[in-house]
Amino acid sequence: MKRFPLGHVLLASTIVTGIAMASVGAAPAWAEPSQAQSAFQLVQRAGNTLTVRKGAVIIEVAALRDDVFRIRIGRDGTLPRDESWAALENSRNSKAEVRDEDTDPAFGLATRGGSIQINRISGAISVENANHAVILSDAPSGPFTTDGRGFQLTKMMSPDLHIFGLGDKLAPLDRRGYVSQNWNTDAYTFQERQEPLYKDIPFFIGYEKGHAYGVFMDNTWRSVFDFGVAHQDRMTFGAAGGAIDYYVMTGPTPKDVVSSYTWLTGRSPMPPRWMFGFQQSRYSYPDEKTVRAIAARLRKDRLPADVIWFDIGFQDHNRPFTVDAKAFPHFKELIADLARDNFHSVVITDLHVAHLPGAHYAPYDLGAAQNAFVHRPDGSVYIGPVWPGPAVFPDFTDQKARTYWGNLFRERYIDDNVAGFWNDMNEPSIFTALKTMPNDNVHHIDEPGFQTRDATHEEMHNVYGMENGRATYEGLLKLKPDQRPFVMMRASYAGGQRYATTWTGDNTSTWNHLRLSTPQLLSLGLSGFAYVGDNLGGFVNSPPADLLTAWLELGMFNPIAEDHTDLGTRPQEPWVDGKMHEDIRRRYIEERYRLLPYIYTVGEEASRTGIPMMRPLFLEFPQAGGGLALDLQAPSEFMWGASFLVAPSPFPEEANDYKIILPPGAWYDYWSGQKVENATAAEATGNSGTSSAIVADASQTPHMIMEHPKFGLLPVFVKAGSIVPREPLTQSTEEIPQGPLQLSVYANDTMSGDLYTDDGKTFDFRKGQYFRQHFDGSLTNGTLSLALEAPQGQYRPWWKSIDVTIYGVSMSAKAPTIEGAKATNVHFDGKMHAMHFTIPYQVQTTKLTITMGR
Ligand code: NBV
Repeated sequence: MKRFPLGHVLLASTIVTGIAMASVGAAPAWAEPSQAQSAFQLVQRAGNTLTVRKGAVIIEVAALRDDVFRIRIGRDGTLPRDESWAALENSRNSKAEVRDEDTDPAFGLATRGGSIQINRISGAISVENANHAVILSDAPSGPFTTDGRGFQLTKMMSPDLHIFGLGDKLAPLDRRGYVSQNWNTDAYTFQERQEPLYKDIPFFIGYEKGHAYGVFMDNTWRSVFDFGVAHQDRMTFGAAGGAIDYYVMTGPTPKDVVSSYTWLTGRSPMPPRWMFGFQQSRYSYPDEKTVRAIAARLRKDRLPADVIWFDIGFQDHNRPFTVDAKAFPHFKELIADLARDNFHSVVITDLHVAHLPGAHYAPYDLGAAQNAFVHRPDGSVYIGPVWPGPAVFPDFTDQKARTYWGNLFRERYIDDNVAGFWNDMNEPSIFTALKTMPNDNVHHIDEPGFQTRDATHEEMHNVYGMENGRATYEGLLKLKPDQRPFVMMRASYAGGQRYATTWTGDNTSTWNHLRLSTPQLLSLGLSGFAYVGDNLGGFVNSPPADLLTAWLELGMFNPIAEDHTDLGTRPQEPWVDGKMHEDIRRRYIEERYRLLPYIYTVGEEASRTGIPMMRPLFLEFPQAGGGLALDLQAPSEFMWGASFLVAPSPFPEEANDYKIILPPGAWYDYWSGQKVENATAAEATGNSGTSSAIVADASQTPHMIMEHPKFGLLPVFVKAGSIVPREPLTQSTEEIPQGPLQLSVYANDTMSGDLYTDDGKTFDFRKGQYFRQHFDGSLTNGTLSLALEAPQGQYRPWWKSIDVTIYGVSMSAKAPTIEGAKATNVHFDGKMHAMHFTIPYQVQTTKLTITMGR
């Protein structure tokens, strides 16, 4: 294929690019920027930006914060417009203090958190972090290549670099050696490494030798990311059209990167507390009687639960916003009765509106009256077949269509009191050969911050589903401004976490899907989605009893725990495999409910900081094991908040022993309360950065134990030094727990923990109606000091007293003295190596000194 210099294409870009491309054939010829002698010239330095130009190529770099740079490259003499569906306007407008850092070969701009250089001849861009380590650099060819329409960026990739993110891929966590395609796709029965899947989140984290950086390519077109496949030492990523507009986050820690990325694209709003309860679903419970029976059985069997889902079968002929009056004749009463029994109802509201002109179907009539549907290029409304038959599609990039859509929720949300809504099929999935709309469909962009214009579906495809979720979220907020909406959506673009939670779509009931659910959820968390889940038990096909049990065990340590299955599969509720299995499943569901104060605290942290609830080990222990070694060696493990380590077998269907890696520090077995004593220093394999022993620094040495899998036991560990809040068991998050709050203290030299709570439903926490308490402690010579700091916020919680349990106390300890509060009920549990006592709850700081007798 003949290559031609970029300047050549660009000079003629607006007039003859298409023709030039047509004349060289269909395959793109990625042209490289001219290596001619001409140099980039400074256009300006203004505020936090630096702009340079050569011919028609114009590059602007802007420092938004010390650790976030934005790079925009224009190919036709003008810069791409400052518009984005993902990056928040406030963040894009934010300005860091910068200083010039020009050198002979390059223009430079530096902040306190890093610097960026543009080579004067090639325009190649490189970025350094605060420690002057080069974290990202263009291949020598320059800042991009193009086929005249699309573009590619090529960056160098060192042998130690590992890559994370990109959303919902069903693959190992590390994307090195992976080609990923982003084109939102209904991927029913998707299998390992299948691409593309439901979401397009063009954001990744590069991680090497303990430091991390992030790249977000803000482009909604079909995109491809190649991490070392075409060229081992390079990564290339680009899109089929649109602007070159990307951001680099300089870290240096992985948490810094996730935090900056979610600063840029937004964080998940606080969900209602009930979202963290157990959720039961299937496609579809056929009628009212069945739903009542499912709810009644959950209560009768004392399986704690909060949510019942209504899939498409509850609607009349699958028409969104209708109810099948034959199968659900008393829908409103049903929802009210469920609510009385502390169940919340979530109903499906797919975006394909039945094409029913003249049939008094309000969703169609109202949308048609407002011209709110997507069009064909000839101006007619696009009609495509989905569940209700011929359907039309709200044009969610147009604010008036979003308002129309949002108002449709009134009946279910206000009149029927349905608690939450589910936007499935929003890729959009359409039953044609293309599986979605034709590329030439026309969307109208009418949106603050955007130039008002029409755009092709090819450009809007990847962002369409997210705008569907947004229309739902914003509509619900308008209808009940005081209530935290709950929206679940399947497809999304970057930033969708601002509007909705998500799940991984139509997984399969196999052990492999169980195994891969962890990296898939971890990856979504790193990509901004803190509240995620997968269909527990698997959607397609029916899980054998052991698989369903193992999946429900693991799922109780996922942000969203929903049991859901396909049409025609066998029942999948927790009781279906007899008492032995049900008892195990109940134990795990119950444990989730006992841990709700901790889970809610971790959930609030995610909403506030963007740090996901489920975390790969490197996020919590970035320096351990020389970098990535932990996650490479233990691909099934993850952190649940900062305190819990969940360690299922990497081969869950096998009875073989397996290795559990414990990150640096001491650990407790959560189930037995015992400190792990038999761990040995772990050796590195496949380590990034160092080669032999994991690290020289002993404090960073991970340990390992051999685990012999036991049926019904999911290994869970707690980091020594954690202080974990728990509560007495309830059957629903609506119930007020009876008895004291519980604090589990895992003894260590130093200890700490947090507790956050609020009313769980409204936004009053923004006005001070919250409860936040920090716990601190230290242990010296058998004396344990514990401070329960004065709580912040005005919200008054339910507990009157606190049960303290201290794990890791020597069995020989007798007659302890407890000063600082009136302790009652003091006793030891020899089996658990634990000491208990109860103290009254008080609003001032409580300082306890516990001296173990000998
Ligand atoms: O609405 C039916 C299903 C739903 O149960 C599932 O969770 C979605 O991912 N939906 C897909 C459409 C049809 C799937 C075969």
